[in-house]
Amino acid sequence: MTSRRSFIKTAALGAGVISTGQSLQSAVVENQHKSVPMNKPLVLSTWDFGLKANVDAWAILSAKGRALDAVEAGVKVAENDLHSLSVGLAGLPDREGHTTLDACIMDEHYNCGSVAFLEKIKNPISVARMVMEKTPHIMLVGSGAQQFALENGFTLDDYKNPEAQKAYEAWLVEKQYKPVINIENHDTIGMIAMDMQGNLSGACTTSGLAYKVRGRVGDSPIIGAGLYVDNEIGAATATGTGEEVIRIAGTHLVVELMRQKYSPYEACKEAVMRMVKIRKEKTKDFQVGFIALNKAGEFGAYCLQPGFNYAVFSNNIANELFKSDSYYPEQ
Ligand code: SD4
Repeated sequence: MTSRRSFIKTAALGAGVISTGQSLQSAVVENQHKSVPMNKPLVLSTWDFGLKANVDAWAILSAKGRALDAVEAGVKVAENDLHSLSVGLAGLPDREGHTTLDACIMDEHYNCGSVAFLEKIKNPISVARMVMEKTPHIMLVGSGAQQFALENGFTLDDYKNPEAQKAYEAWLVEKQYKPVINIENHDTIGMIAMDMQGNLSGACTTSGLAYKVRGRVGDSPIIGAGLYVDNEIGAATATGTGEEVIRIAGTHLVVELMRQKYSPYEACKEAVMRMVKIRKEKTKDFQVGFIALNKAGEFGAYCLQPGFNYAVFSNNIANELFKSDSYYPEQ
């Protein structure tokens, strides 16, 4: 294992600060991770739309709320965005023109819930939570997940995003399945948080890869792939090509590496290196990024391709976007 010290970079606290809930536009913070423990509470989420999502999560965390409530509320911001092409009902559809949703949630007691291949329900993350809290099961899929949602107070929503429709019609011309790195492949929201009590939770929600085969499920609703939380150790979530994350049980691997005393940054990096070892030059053609948080409040991220970033909100970081280190260099 590379020495922990060699990864520690100076924390540029204050650089690129984004004011809470006001303007969410700002320079990305160049230092990729902090090995300095942050004060509780703390929330991290994938990509720049994490900045908006963090604001709603922070409202709960700063009022001494539970991390579980914070991550659910946070990722719902992305699910409710009627223009998001990658999360919720506005997301890009599968090859047959249907938007299908995957989501999961996990709390500090190893409770978890998940839905996959869910259609016409606005907030899959809340259905996942309901699966966790109201059933003896962990995962419901397809029409069964939808039936469960309808029986539990959710309503059918036929919303179709005109932008997604337009993109789909353009795609139909050639019908080529070639996801563009950091464009069609990205923007799952994964969020992990520590509350004032020091408890961890996480949530992950997506419309999955654009123009996927009907019925395809990615990593995002799979506990241990798109999300894992071990309240003794830490939490991690993933974004990118789900098949590659599932192959290495990505977030479970990251958490187990943290158990072996890897810092969150080192653990994310080691998981990416595992992918590189297994998939070799194929890794040039896809993106995967991990973010992780440990019990001490240290956090970090690592990805394959340049371009991945993540948003952090804590008492000492007022909602900043961090740029992740990548295996492949920037061109
Ligand atoms: C999936 N992991 O369905 C998701 C896609 C994604 O950022 O993360 N996009 O494979």
